[in-house]
Amino acid sequence: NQVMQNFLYKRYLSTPNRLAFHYDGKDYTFSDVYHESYKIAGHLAAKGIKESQFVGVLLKNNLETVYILFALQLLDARTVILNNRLTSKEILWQLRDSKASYLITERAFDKVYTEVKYELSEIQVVLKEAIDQEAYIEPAIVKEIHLDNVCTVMYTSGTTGHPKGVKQSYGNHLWSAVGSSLNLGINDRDAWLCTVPLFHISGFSILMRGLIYGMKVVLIDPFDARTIIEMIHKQNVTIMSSVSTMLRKLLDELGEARLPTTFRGILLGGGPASQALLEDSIAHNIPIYQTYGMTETASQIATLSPEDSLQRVGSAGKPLFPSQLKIINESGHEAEPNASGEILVKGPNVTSGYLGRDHETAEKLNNGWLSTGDIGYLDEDGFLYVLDRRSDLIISGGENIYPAEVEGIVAAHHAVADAGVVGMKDSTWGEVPVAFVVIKKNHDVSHDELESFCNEKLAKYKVPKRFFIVEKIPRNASKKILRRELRKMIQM
Ligand code: S0N
Ligand code: AMP
Ligand code: MG
Ligand code: MG
Ligand code: MG
Repeated sequence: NQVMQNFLYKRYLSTPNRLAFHYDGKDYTFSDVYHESYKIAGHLAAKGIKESQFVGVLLKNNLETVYILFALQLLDARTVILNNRLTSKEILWQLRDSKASYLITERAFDKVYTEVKYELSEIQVVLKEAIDQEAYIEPAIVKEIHLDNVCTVMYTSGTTGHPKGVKQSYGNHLWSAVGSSLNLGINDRDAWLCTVPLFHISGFSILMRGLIYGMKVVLIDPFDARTIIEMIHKQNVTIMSSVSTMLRKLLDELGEARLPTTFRGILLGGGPASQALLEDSIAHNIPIYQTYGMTETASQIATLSPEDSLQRVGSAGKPLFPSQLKIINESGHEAEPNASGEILVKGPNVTSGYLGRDHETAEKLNNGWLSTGDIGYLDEDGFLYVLDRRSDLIISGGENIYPAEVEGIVAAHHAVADAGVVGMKDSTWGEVPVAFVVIKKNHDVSHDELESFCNEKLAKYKVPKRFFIVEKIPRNASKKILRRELRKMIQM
């Protein structure tokens, strides 16, 4: 377990006067960021937050959130970063599961705030708006951190329905940032635009790259294509991270216009990209670095290189320098080139496992190799092509939806006997969930009622866009839902 200087502290010592952020019309140096984060750390320390404690964070995507995330790093607390699109029920579940001692949130999430106060009295809630009115003590900054220690936890859903907390260590983040830079390069003019959520590794990894490279991050919230284009010009942005839904909106907004030649390209990940989208990007002279990665790999693990971005359109590239990747076929052997199988990955950016779930960890991690459940192949030159997502996973605008979780909720309605959920193609979101529902005899339920029932329990993006009433859900002999059959029904 190697020791390094605390990343933010180190960056402050090295390049205090460099720009760290541009946010809402203003510039902030690493010195500004360090001092703001330090101040917040003092208030949080006075509240009792200290080293190794699990602290839930439910916040918006702005610079104040960055300060809080960095303050927690200065204190070497373990930050459980919560997806702010989730319902309070989902959030409470994750807080319980992670055994968090604190929750830092803001007024915008007052429903969660209230419910946590009532239902989870063991958790101390800190309201962002009140932090600087709280008591202050000189914080005990943890100046040296252990690379194997957990820095962040992010929840990702599973086939079984309940989400699991992915442990991301300081070392995972460090190696991820190093791997990215060895592929994309870094120079002193780089500025990375962040409009992806900080609660996903897509966004959080940009903060870590910023610290580790000493690079400016242009933070934009909410997502807005016109603002992004304006900021790319005015702030000399060189790279941005994006999911397909965002890129489509960006290209539509650009129209005949072009991005400045200083813009190096877009890191495109979080799900599949259509050939049409990739070709349209090329037509707009925008290099696309398609990437494959996940919460468990602390962001990218394979990414197309700048020199291949035009030659290998559709591929997610090769594993980054610190990482390895292989394809395993159904008989458990490494697949031949161009033959598909499950994608396995290994490297110092890969998680050591799921919080409090040794059994699931042992199932997915073997000798450092993580079984991703995703299907793909490597061509004869070693380029990765991702074909299919793990276990029926639906990806809507970069947010993951597991059918089993949604089925569980729909089936819990008193009038519902059985339910099956699959993804349906959608021009905005890529895919959206739709449900097939069997109604109990002598019962009746409207679509609206099913929808509002789901709205209470599931994040909006997980609520089925359509409910199809059917006689029965196709299942195999062992009662597993035949989702292929359901998918056929929506294609008809
Ligand atoms: C696409 C986004 C920006 C859409 O959000 P927007 O426009 O801000 O919507 P809102 O104003 O909040 O809401 C309007 C209505 O739209 C609904 N809605 C919002 N999002 C979705 C959605 N995804 N699917 C379906 N519906 C959605 C709202 O509910 C609201 O509805 P109404 O009006 O009815 O109330 C937003 O979705 C977004 O930010 N998406 C990106 C998420 C993301 O970053 N995912 C990646 C996760 N994966 C990883 O982090 C691993 C891979 C990775 O690390 C990576 C990924 C990408 C790039 C780089 C990397 C890397 O390796 O570094
Ligand atoms: P998350 O759990 O949010 O980290 O999502 C990671 C998942 O997104 C991966 O396991 C894949 O299923 C999917 N994904 C990531 N990159 C790609 C890609 N380039 N093509 C297709 N699917 C991808
Ligand atoms: Mg996820
Ligand atoms: Mg919006
Ligand atoms: Mg029922």
